[in-house]
Amino acid sequence: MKRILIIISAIIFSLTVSVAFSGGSHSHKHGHGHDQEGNMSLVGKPGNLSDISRTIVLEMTFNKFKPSKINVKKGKTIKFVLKNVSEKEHEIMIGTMKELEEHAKMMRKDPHLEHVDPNQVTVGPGETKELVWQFTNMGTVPFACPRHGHFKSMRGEISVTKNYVHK
Ligand SMILES: [Cu+2]
Repeated sequence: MKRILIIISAIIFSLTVSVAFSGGSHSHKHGHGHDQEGNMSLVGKPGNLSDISRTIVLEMTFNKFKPSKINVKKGKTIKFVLKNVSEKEHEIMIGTMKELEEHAKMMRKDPHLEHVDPNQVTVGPGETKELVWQFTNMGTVPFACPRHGHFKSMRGEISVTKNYVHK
């Protein structure tokens, strides 16, 4: 009887630990990508062509974005020139880590998913495309290629700061 009690309490303990762990990791994410007002995304919004203040060339190699760390000043509208120098089709998606993970999950189920949202662009082998984005909030804005087999390595971060820090 004593032995059974020990086993049961061990099971309860491990359940408590896993619940506490998932709760903890959840609070690290940026929720659903919107701030308290509920209308402006934490990661920014599609930019207007007339507001572009800087152009950043991003190369898409066979499994990486180059560069993968970018610094921009808050409020600025950036034109990303996406050069796919590889032999594979790639995609760039800007979003919270949660949004990127959800999209990557959807792409695992349906690799031929159509991309219509303004925060994502598909770039074929050898192609060059553009994405214009305005960074409205300070913080770290993740981007990634959500394709299956690409998502884990093909990632980057844009740090949005009060002043531009040259790196
Ligand atoms: Cu890719």
